Amino acid sequence: MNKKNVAILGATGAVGSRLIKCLEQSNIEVNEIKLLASKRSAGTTLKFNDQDVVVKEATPEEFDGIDLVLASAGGSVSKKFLPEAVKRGAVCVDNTSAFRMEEDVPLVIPEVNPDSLKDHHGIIANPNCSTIQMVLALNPIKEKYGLKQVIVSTYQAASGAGQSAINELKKDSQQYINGEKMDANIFPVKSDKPHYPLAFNLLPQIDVFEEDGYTHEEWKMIHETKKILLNDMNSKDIKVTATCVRVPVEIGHGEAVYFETDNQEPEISDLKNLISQGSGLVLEDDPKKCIYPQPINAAGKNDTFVGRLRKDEENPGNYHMWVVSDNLLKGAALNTVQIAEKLVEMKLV
Ligand code: 25A
Ligand code: L14
Repeated sequence: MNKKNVAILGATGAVGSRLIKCLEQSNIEVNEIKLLASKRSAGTTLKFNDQDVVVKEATPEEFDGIDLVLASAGGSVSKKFLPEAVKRGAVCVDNTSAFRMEEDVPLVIPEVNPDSLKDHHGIIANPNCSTIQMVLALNPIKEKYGLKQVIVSTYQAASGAGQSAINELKKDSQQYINGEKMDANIFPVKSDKPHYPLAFNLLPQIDVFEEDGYTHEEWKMIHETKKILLNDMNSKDIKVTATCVRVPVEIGHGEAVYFETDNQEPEISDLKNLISQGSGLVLEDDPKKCIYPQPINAAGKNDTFVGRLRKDEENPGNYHMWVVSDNLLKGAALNTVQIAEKLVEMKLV
């Protein structure tokens, strides 16, 4: 039978709600759908297609008979439940960072490295949202001209930190305008103090700090990029470095990507051609008409938008581009469902 029994873990979250929509729109034939969350959401009713589905509390037994799990309930929840689901015969696509760096866990962008799915052992990891949109735009350039170095600065939306983070940004914005003291309970790291307001502000910290002064978000961008493009998280073949900044935008990450090609110096028109032919990519680059990607336009769309392509005139072979995508769609739910579609297509589930 080709129809799959599918469970969504974290179905009530900002990513979970989009997993439901993306699954509805996918070519995966769903036999049974199970929506799982924590105890506090158990009993609420959500829609899948036109069907009412009651959310259940996640327990190991809920994965009995499930073929495919799509997970986005945070790293600790994935660590607890996904091995249980695999034991019961399911294949899991995980949107958290819990398993991304394990040797036997493929880290996949379907347009870039679908073949690595063949090596899966039950868990496939969805990369970090910032990594996905950058690597999607860089991959066609790497394939044709090679890459020596990537230097990225991110402008990341509040929604990466969940629905509660969106709520706080909106409340803080109103408080700022009213001249009131702003709430600060979520940013930069929900589970860790101190907290700072994001509205009318910039926070150069996403996730916790590492010993070397980089944040974990920056560390993830560096090592996930190497794992996806070079199949080795510590490869020296492409140098990658990152600065990740939280900005007061609701949905859609922006990235200023500076990169050096390896063996040729393409013209900007060559790079524009490559981007406009790339799967999942849309070129929005017309400086004369002030056309360039913006989060407000990318929110709700499946594509990743690229613009501001230009040469570093003083360093031949070096270029700038500006990349924007909906962090909850291609950065999370859409890529997860696209991985699941590939798994079905390749008969790996
Ligand atoms: O916010 P949480 O706690 O991380 O929860 C996220 C999802 O996981 C479920 C949870 O169910 C929700 O579906 N979950 C949490 N603990 C679980 C457990 N032990 C668990 N499932 C099983 N077992 P829930 O019932 O706890 O959440 C109910 C709804 O409440 C929202 N919410 C939470 N705090 C809120 C709030 N809403 C308003 N104000 C608050 N203070 C919560 O939505 C849910 O709808 P959410 O959007 O905050 O959850 C988003 C989480 O998704 C992860 N995430 C976001 N973007 C990405 C991402 N992960 C990877 N990549 C991304 N790009 C984050 O973990 C984010 O916190
Ligand atoms: O590693 O807070 O997938 O914006 C994605 C969202 C980490 C945190 C990941 C955020 C997360 C991030």
